[in-house]
Amino acid sequence: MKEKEVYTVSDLHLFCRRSEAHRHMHGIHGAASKADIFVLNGDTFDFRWSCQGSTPETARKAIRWLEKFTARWPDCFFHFVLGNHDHVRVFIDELHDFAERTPNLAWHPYYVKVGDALFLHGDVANRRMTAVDLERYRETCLHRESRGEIVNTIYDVAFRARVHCAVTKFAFPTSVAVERIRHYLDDIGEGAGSDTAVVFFGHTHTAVDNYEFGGQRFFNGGAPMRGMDFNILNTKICA
Ligand SMILES: [Mn+2]
Repeated sequence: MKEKEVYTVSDLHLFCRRSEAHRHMHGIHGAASKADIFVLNGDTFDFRWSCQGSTPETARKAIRWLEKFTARWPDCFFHFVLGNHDHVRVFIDELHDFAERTPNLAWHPYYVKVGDALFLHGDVANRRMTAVDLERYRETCLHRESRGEIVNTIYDVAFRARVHCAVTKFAFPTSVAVERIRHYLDDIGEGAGSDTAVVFFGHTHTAVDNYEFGGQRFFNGGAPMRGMDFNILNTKICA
């Protein structure tokens, strides 16, 4: 068995103007250049807060971004895991077609397992959820239109005041997030007694480094936004 180099990022929130992902593109490409496998772990694109026009326009731009990214690194295999902000019908339809014609990309609505590592977006931490609960929750995201300019501007102001940081930390202490994720993992057979040793998640925008819970280790790279930590995470797997 050959050891494979795996890199992952979460919550780039591309097309949301509060995202600072552009500042990390050099590092992201650098990681992809070394990676055998690269996991985009949800909310890669932000349809809710898109500044790229309508939802179909944002979807087209997202596919174009993925096209360039995957074409630039043909020796790397990309896994695209959906998050709550990119679980949008028109995008999923285009993503499905794009994956069909792209040999080095696969997409996953909820999670992907690579060796003993499992990658999921982490919105199962909003409350205790089973697989069925997550499906139901994501259905509410499917036809969500992007927010208008006025709401976006109001949110920009709140964001500058760092309200988001307080809200994020209040809503998701790591112990609670991890316990809820584990509840979901148990439900899908990837928790207690499974061979999943390492779990990568995002969504909470809070960096988590090697938090041990019930025999599994949890990691979160954070998010590329002001006042938050952002890390490109790396693991090695035998596959
Ligand atoms: Mn999210």
